[in-house]
Amino acid sequence: MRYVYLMLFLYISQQLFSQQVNPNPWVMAHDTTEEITYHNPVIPGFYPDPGVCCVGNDYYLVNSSFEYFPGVPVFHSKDLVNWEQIGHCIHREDQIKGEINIFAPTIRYHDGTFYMITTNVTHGGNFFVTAENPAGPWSDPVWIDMPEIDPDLFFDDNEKTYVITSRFELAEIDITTGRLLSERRKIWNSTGGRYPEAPHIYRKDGFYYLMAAEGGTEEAHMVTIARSHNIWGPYIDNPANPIATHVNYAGMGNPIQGIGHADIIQAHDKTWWMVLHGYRSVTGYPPHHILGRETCLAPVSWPKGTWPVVNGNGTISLNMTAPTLPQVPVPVKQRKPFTDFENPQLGLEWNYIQPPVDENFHLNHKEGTLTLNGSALTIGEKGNPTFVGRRLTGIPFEATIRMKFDPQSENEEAGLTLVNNGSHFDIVVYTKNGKRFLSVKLQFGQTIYLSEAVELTPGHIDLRIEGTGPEFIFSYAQNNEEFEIVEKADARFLSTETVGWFTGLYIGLYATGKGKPAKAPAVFDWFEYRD
Ligand code: 6LW
Repeated sequence: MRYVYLMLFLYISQQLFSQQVNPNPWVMAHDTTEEITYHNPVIPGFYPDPGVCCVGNDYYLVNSSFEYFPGVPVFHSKDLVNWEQIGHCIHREDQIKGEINIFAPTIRYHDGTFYMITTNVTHGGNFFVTAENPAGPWSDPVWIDMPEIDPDLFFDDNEKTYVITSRFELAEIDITTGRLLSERRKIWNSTGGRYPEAPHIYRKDGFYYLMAAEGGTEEAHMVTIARSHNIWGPYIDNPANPIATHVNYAGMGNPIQGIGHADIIQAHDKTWWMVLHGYRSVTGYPPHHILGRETCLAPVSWPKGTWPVVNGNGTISLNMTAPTLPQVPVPVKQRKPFTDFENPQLGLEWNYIQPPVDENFHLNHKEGTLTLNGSALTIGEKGNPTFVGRRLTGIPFEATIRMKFDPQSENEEAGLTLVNNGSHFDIVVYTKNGKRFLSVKLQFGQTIYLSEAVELTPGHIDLRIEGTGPEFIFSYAQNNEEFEIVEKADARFLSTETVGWFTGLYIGLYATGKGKPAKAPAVFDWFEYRD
């Protein structure tokens, strides 16, 4: 009997001790001793919702652009790591109806033509434009009767073309007219995450793969995928969903958060890659980001008949160790920090808020000046204020301008500004009781904070905004003297978490007459940006 008890005891203890903890893919860590091959984000700054396509050995990528004009920047790369902006898909005011607010784009190449499909959420809905050359010009829009956002264009092998949007309703369309050739039918329910969106369809190994984003574009963002033998479904979910996310333990504390909104591409060497966006926080807990959602790159393993696996465990890092295509760096001209306004046109990095009122902007490249005439509007009001700026693309950063501005009445002001979704922090020049002053103005909704006024001497003035990460520093100089700090501000108050919506920060030049057109022009000699 004792022998039986002993055997039972041995059996039970063996069962207990041999039980393994469930392997949890979300706690797997990457080996950080491997050689770094590239850095994420591959396109730093507010370049969200990437869509990508490939023509031979050339890669083209587009991003959403919201209220900024020209809209939908187009990038080119030879290696998926180094990207150079070559144009915009929305570069003529007559391509858009009414107010512009462009959400996620998809770019595809078919039979010698590039297609970019997207949504103007404030007017007109879903449309596509086409081009022979992705640098432009792009065509007039072809409007499509599909509800919701994030349209994807899928060219099937059988010459049929389909559109699917964030409601996961699919329709066959006539690619020349945009007319629907079938009913709109819901083909998938997503896996149950909040804000299902960003669908893309791919055909591989006899399956239609339907990839999407879920969880919302904040910390819970993720990429999920399902597949079917028939484009109309039924779609079976990948049991290993989500295939990319930082919402779980393995993504906790990662300097890149909110990864999602992906597109997949097979490179010319047959390797598979995912472009997706994520954001870098400038604070500890909870995250606040100011650079917007930035384009990142991850290797994908996708053997025949299986599901795609993203960078091993569905996470990405700042320092990536995956073997890349042979790298072809971008020419230095794209990263020139100094704008002297001596070119007949502003570079591709410059944008307006909404299509500009042309008469308020004068580029005199012979003199090397950019003159702004303040309109009645200020930033944050509906419409197109006198503003022109560029994205912040890194931290720390420093931006400096030289400006001549002699305001004629107390409503006029001009200067350098940081803008995000209508909220802005400015260093501005204005006049009061016949004297000229400078102040830092922090505007958040209806609340405006004005720093102490610094009286200025006659002549031009240099204005500077620096960003350390958690803080912005505003300073000025006159007569080539040292820069003096006027004010500091907490960067969280311009973060996307605070101001809302989906954009990242711009730094720009602006002028306003606050309620009526300004009479005095603001003349900018140069603009310097470094990060
Ligand atoms: C976009 C949606 C998303 O249309 O955010 O992160 C929305 N993903 O797919 C705005 O960019």
